Amino acid sequence: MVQSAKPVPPIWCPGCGDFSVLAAVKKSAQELKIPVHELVLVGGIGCSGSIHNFLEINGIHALHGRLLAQAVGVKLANPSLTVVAAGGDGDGYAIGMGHFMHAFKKNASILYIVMNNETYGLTKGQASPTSQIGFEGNVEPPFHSILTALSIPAPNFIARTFSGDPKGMTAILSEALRFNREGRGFAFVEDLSPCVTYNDTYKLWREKVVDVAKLPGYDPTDRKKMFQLCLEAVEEGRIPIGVMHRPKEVHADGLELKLVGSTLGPVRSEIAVEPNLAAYQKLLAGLA
Ligand SMILES: Cc1ncc(C[n+]2csc(CCOP(=O)(O)OP(=O)(O)O)c2C)c(N)n1
Ligand code: SF4
Ligand SMILES: [Mg+2]
Repeated sequence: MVQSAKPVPPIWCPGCGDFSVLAAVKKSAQELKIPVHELVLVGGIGCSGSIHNFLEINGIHALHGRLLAQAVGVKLANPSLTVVAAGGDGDGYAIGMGHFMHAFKKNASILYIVMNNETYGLTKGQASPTSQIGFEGNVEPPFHSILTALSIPAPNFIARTFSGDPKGMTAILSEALRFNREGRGFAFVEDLSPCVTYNDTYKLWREKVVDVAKLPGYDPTDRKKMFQLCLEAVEEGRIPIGVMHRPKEVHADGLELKLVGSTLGPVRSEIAVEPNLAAYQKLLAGLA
């Protein structure tokens, strides 16, 4: 039997929104019958990123803001794995912003969950890129990941969930994982995950969230329409949740299929001494 790491009890504050993500990831993996040894979770640095310690799963605690590079690397090394990257808004939208933008364009079939609490929870509640004006002296308007994601014309799955609606989150995570497992590319899901200790937004967000599927003209295959609907909602002070982009065409063209194709990937390749020895000796001779 293949072993996976044994989980430890969560160290999060009671009521933290990240508990809903933990439960939804477990449920979605069970629903899709993903064997634990085939599921890998790469966690970012922050309260959110410690999620992999609380799952019976194989995982990596990545460098701050570098979890996507490591998750894409895992997928390319062994494309048969289901790979989830999970971290916070500080991790993904501040130090990790460059990797965030490129992940849509690269389009590897991995799921990226950002637990957005509009603060740096682990380091005790400083302002993050998604913080509102006035929070901890912040004077900058908040960054909107969904609008940015929708502005990149790549065939990704894009959605937002709310920790106050764990059932809705499980349905969306299951769809995202199915999308990945069909080799269709990158899935991005931002979860609104309140930090009850430094920025308790549960009540406010319950009032402000709006299900995009209920807005007139909702069509997640129409990127322009969805950008307009989400921008209008933001301008009205609402927070859109739901599936924002689901490509119309069903194409299995994830990065791993383009680069590794139908081979097993480097991790599962047979490594024999011959003929690699001759190639290695030739390489060494070239350096002399
Ligand atoms: C290179 C580097 N810079 C800064 C830090 C300090 N640091 C640890 S977690 C964190 C931000 C956490 O915020 P977020 O990603 O939103 O996660 P949360 O704790 O809110 O879930 C920072 C700045 C670090 N660990 N490494
Ligand atoms: S500090 Fe905030 S984000 Fe971190 S565990 Fe506590 S409630 Fe959750
Ligand atoms: Mg955060």
